[in-house]
Amino acid sequence: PQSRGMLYPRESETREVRSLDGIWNFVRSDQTNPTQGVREEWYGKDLSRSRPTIPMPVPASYNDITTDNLRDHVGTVWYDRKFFAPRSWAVDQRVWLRFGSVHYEAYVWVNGQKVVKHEIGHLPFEAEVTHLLNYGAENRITVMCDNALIQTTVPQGRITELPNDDGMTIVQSYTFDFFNYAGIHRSVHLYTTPKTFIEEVVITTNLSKDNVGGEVIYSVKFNGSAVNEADNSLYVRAQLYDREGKLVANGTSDEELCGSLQVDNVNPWWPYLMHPEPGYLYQLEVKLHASNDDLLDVYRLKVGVRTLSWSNATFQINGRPVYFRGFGRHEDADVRGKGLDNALMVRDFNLLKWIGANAYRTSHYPYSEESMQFADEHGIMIVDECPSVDAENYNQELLGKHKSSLEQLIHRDRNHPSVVMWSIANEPRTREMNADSYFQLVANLTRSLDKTRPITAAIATPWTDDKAGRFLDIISFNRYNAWYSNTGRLDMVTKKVVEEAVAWNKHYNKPVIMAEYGADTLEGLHLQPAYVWSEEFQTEVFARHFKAFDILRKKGWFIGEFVWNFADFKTAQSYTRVGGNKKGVFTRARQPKASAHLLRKRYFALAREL
Ligand code: BDP
Repeated sequence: PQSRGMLYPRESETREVRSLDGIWNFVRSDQTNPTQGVREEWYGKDLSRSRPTIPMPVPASYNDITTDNLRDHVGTVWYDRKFFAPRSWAVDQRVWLRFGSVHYEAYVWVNGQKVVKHEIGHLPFEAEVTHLLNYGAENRITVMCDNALIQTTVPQGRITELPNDDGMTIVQSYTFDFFNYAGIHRSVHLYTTPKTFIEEVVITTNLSKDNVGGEVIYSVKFNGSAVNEADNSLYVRAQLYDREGKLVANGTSDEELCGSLQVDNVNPWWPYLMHPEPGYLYQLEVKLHASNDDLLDVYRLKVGVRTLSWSNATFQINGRPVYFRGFGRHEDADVRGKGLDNALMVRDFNLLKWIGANAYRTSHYPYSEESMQFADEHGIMIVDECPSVDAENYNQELLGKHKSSLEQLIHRDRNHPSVVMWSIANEPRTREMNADSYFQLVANLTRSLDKTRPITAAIATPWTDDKAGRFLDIISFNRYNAWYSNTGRLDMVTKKVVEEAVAWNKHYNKPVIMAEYGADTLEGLHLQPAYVWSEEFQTEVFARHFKAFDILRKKGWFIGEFVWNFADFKTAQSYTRVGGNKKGVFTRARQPKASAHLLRKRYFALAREL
C-alpha cells in the first residue's frame, strides 16, 4: 500500500500542478477476452491505432455516458490521452502523476512504460514519472481499469458465466445496494516537487481546558537527499496564519522535523450550528530548509484546532457533548455516476446546511478529497468509512485488503478536522464464523494508526448475534422498521427503535448511534392514509423515529441519528428498486421531498436545544 506521500496536490512557490482532466480516448475490451489489451500491448501506441475509440470524460464513471449498454460492462476498459511536459520541468525537479481515484483496479503506463498499479477504488495513488517523460515534447498516458469484484476484493462481488441468447456471458453480482460505477472517478494531476521535498505532514491539535489556548503539533517527512552530502540537518519553519491572513504562531522544528505551535486566543474548529463561526481553519505553511537556510520546498494546508474525547456514554468535541444530526450518503448523480462534480458537491453542502445537518457518514467508501476539504470549511462532521460493505466469507486475502483500505484512508484523511470517527465497515456479516477475530484485527490496526478518533461500524446483525461490537468505541446500528421489517406498520416503529438502542447499549456499554433508518419514497406520490412509497409514508416513518430518538436522547448515551439517505441513488437492477434506491430526503436531482421539510424543522430545533 501507499503508506507515504499522497499530500493533496497544491501549487506553491516550489510546486506546479497541472490537471489532466478532460476528454480521453476510451475502449471497452471484449468481455470474453479481457486480457487482449495487455497481450497486444495497447499501451505501446495510441489506443486509436489498435481499435476505434470513443470520447470519455475524466473525471466520470463511464457507465452512463453512452447509449449502448456500457453500463453493464464487466472487466477491463482502456483510456488514453496525450499531454505536453514543458521544457522547464526537465531541470532539477521531480514530476508526479496522481489519481484521485480509479474504480476498481487501475494499471497505468506513461509512454508505454508501466508506472503504477492500484487496487481498491475511492482512494488516491501516485507515482513519480520524472524519468519517463519527454520534456518539451508530447507524452502519452494509458490507463486500464477493471471493475470486476470477486470474493477477495473490497467490496466483494461474484463473477459468473451464464448462458444467454448469444451463447455465454459474464455476469457481475454483488449484495451491496449501490451501483458498481467504474472508471476514472476523480481528477488526474501531474505535479512537480523539488528534488528534496516535503513528503508527509501529520497534524494533531490540542486545546486548553477553557478552549483559549491552542496547540498545533506537526511532524514532517521529507524525501530526497539533502542538498550536499554532508548536510543531513534539514529543518522546517512552520508558520500559522488565521483566516484574515495574520501570522499567529511560528516556529522551527527539531531535527526530527517535528514541532509545535502555540496559539493564544485560538478560534477552535466547531461543527455547524454549534458556534457562530463553525469550521474555523488556519493555514499552516510548512517550509523545508537546508541547513544553510536555502528554501527547498513549501507546502500549505488548512488546519482546524479541535479536540475529541469519548467515553462509554458520550462523544465530545472541544469538551462539549455532540449529538449527530446527519445522513448516510452516496457519491452518485445522473450521467456522471460517481465522477467528481464540483457543482453537485457545492449544491449538496448547501442542502446539508439548509436542512441543519451537522454530520454525514461517507457510506460506503471514501469520498473525494475535495469534499473532505469542503466539510472542514463548513463544520460538517464526517464519519469516515472505508470501502468494506457487506463483508462475508472472511479470509486472509480479504483481511489484508480491508486493512490496506483503512491504512490508505487514514493516511489520506488524518489531517481533516471534519473527520471525527472511522467507520471500519458497513453491515458486515458479523454473526459469521471468524467475524470476531477478523474485526479484532481490523479494529486493532485502525487504532494503531490513529488514537485520536473513535472507531465505529454500521451493524445490521441483531445484537444477540453480533461478534464485532466489542471491538468498537461507538456502536452504530442500521434498522428499517416499517420497511424491511413489519412493512407499512407505522405503529411498530417507536418502541422497536427504543428497545433495540437500549439493548445495544446494555450489551456493550458504549454510546449508540442509529446510523440508518428510512423508507423508499417516490416524489409526488401522495397516499393518505400513509402507504409505502408515498411522501406521507416517509414523513410518518421519520416522525415515529423522532419520537424514539427523543426518548433515547434523555438517556445520555444515545448520540446521533442518521437518515438513510441524503438523496436517491442508482443501484443494480432489482424488482425492489424503481430506477434505484429512493430513500432520499432529496431526489437524485437534489430537490426536497416532503420529508425534507420535516427533517429541517427537527434538525434546527435540535441545534437550538443542544
Ligand atoms: C442498508 C444498507 C444500505 C442500503 C439500505 C437500503 O446499508 O446500503 O441502501 O439498507 O436497503 O442495509 O435502502
